[in-house]
Amino acid sequence: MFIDHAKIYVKAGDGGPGCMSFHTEKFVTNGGPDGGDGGKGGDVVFVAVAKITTLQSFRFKHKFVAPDGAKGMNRKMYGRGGEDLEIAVPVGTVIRDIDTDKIIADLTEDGQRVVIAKGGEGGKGNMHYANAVRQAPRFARAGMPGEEKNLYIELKLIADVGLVGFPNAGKSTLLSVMTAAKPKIADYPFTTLEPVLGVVQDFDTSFVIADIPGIIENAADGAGLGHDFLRHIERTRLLIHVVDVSAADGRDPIDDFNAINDELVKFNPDLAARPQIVVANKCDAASEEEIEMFVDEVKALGYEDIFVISAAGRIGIQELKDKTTELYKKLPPVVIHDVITDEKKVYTLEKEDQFTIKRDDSGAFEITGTWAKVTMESTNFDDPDSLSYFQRSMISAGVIDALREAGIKEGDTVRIGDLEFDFVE
Ligand SMILES: Nc1nc2c(ncn2[C@@H]2O[C@H](COP(=O)(O)OP(=O)(O)OP(=O)(O)O)[C@@H](O)[C@H]2O)c(=O)[nH]1
Ligand SMILES: [Mg+2]
Repeated sequence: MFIDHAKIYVKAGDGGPGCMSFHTEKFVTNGGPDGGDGGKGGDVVFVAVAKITTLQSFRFKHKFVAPDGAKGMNRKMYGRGGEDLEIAVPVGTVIRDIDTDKIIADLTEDGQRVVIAKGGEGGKGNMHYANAVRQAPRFARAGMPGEEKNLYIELKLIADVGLVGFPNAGKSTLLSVMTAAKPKIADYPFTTLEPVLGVVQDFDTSFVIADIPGIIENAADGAGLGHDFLRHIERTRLLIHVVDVSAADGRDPIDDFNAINDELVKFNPDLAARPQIVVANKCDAASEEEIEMFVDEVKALGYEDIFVISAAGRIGIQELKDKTTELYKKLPPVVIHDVITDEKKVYTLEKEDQFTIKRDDSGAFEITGTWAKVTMESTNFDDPDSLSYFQRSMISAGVIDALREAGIKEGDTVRIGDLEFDFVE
């Protein structure tokens, strides 16, 4: 199958909570706050590894969770950070966020690493919250949650050689005689509806040929089927341009040849500049003069590698195969950068002040989300300082404004986790 894919869930580690503690030592009374920070949660990192060729390893394992950061400790000691979780995938893996439907990474090179989910920052220990007025802060901050994502990962086999040409030129027939692939072949245009790959094995060398649907005039602007599929051959090292020299439907082979090249330029000039082997196919159905004229004209255009073949009659196939292998071995792989549609490779941490307000059946306003979780875990409700921090955070995070917008009135109930209180203007 052309595409290998899997759906997985990844979660980065949560940040460890900050520590609330006071310095203790013999003969020292009322030591200052010395609670250290929590460690950062581990990131989820994807790494492209050339040795791996399939997404097989994701068949049974769908959940990947990086370790959390450890909690901060007394004596100003930081919690240990969670280790990053590395997930190895083949080169050619494209990662899409299912919830936003955006491609977030396209791994094209061996060793390429992309952070897909960021670990949460550790919470601050109480040593940070001492000031002239508040000498004994009895609270510390909770760690931030790690990012979590539902991903669709897909392996796009990277074809080394692309077959291009008009519909019905004989591309699929050629693929079927150069490789073990069995594409559909028929005497009408647009037989091939989606790309078919075949592997050429020529002694010690093997490479992948992609047969794509036929291209027609204005394909680069969306005519026919070919346009969508030109993308699949963007990374090929060379193209085999198949032309029907028999001019069966009253067409001129050289016009066909030029028309396809024009479409390639329009689609992507880089692709048009790729080395081309020109194949004059269906020589069994063409006259000597027709063939000679075509070959001469193509030569005059500056092309050197021209093969007169009959794909269906298996004439001239081995020579074509040898030339393709020779060129393939000589040409460097094509690397495409900048295919990531999202602005950034790495998602930034979700805002600490994210929350949702919902009104339940009893009329109470319920607040959920990251803000609610982190704030609840960070607040010591027995401590006046911590409580006033909580109140300030309600204002600075925009919770109070949002409640007013949601229509809250004096005396209405507000619920955050286990906490319930009446709203006072
Ligand atoms: N006479 C003759 N017919 C051929 C030759 N090669 C292919 N054909 C015929 O040409 C027709 C089209 O062949 P395909 O291989 O399906 O052509 P294609 O380029 O893949 O066409 P699309 O998939 O529609 O773009 C079929 O009927 C083939 O049998 C050849 O060398 N000689
Ligand atoms: Mg075909």
